[in-house]
Amino acid sequence: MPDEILLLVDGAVENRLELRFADLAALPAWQQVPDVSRFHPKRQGDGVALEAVLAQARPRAEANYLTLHADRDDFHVSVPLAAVRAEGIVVYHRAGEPLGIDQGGPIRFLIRDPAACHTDELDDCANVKYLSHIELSVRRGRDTRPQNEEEHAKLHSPEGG
Ligand SMILES: Nc1nc2c(c(=O)[nH]1)N[C@H]1C(S)=C(S)[C@@H](COP(=O)(O)O)O[C@H]1N2
Ligand SMILES: [Mo]
Repeated sequence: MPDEILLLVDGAVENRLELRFADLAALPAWQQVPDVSRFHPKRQGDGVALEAVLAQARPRAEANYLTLHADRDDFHVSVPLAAVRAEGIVVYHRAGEPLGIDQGGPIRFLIRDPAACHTDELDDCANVKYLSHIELSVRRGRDTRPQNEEEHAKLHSPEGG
């Protein structure tokens, strides 16, 4: 399904977006982020800066939080918009091919420089796989990140996180 909507951007925005592969690929070169293995040696793919997507959606002045939803496995992360906006990368292809599910695709979110799991708002757990929806809001949205080592271990085995 080449024309499938991959990413919905809504909530406290002036311009609700329904993004397809071609919309992301059409963003100019300076907003593309090639080869994320430069920041994350174990992760692969190419993306666009979150800021490029936000520039099209235009968050309203009252938007304080950005929530990343993965409908596929019901995983959600909500972080302060001011903290995430310059740090986020929306990974959507690898050498021109859509990102596979095994790589967290079709869209994977990455923080450029994440903190260790559950040590900060922008932690490794916020690197949401199967990202399907970005929601802007005044207050913090849904966040299902593991809160401690025990929850974390549970999520990562046998086939989680
Ligand atoms: N959709 C989704 N994204 C997710 C998770 C998850 O369970 N579901 N786990 C998170 C957690 S807790 C971590 S630490 C990282 C792990 O990413 P990695 O498998 O690339 O190392 O993915 C994050 N993204
Ligand atoms: Mo994590």
